[in-house]
Amino acid sequence: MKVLEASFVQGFIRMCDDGFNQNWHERNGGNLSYRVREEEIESVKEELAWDNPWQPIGTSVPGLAGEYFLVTGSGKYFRNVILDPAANICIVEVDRAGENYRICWGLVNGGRPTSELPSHLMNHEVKKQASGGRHRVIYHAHPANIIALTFVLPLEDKVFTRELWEMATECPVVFPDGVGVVGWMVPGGRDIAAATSRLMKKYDVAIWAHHGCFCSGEDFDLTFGLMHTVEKSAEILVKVLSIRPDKLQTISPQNFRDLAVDFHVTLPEEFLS
Ligand code: 2HA
Ligand code: ZN
Repeated sequence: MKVLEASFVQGFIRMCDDGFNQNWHERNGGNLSYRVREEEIESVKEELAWDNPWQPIGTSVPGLAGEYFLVTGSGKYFRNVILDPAANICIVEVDRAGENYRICWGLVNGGRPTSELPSHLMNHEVKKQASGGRHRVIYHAHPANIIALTFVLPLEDKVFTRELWEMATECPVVFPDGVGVVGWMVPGGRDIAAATSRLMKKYDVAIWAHHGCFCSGEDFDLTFGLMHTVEKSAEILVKVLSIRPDKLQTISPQNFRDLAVDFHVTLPEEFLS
């Protein structure tokens, strides 16, 4: 099968376009990666090449040795992915040591995988282990309301988790573990990747102050839906804070406990006290 005919590639392209249409990907903002299943790689083998040079990842991900990833290209625009996927995305293979990658397909006009490859791969490594292999998608976007909140809320996991949960009843069901927050850091390197992947051991959502958000999930629907839910909640909070600085009423800790029972989720008490 051709790479572009494969359903995992079509799902990836659709998600890039959906994200652009949400206004989360100005210029070359944001990046997406998918840990490809063995049988999916097998199905597109006719179009893969294994003669490109190995390049350093910039960090070490031994837990991903030999895995293949479909990723957006560095400097490429999400809005162009649907028009010319082969020029804007690529499939990379990770070597046996988890230290290097090589491009096996795509970026036909040249280029490299996303500048946030260290963060994507370190998050994949953590989530692969934490989810027993179920999580396959890591998504980074620049949603305006989430970013706006990082200027006015304390950069604490508990504050962001409670505020976002309170803005929509379904939020604690969609992200029951809460959200983590990383203070401002230089993007693209190993340090921000390490800080983010530490949070990803505990959460499926990591917010980068004054920058954007990372989400992890099992498939494209769940991961896009997670980003969408968090950003919608942030939008409601921005509206609430804009109307008046204090809430007249909200969802109480006991309301959350009652919800957790009926919806069969566990909400950590550390966020309810
Ligand atoms: O430009 O979003 O964080 C891609 C990015 C870097
Ligand atoms: Zn970014």
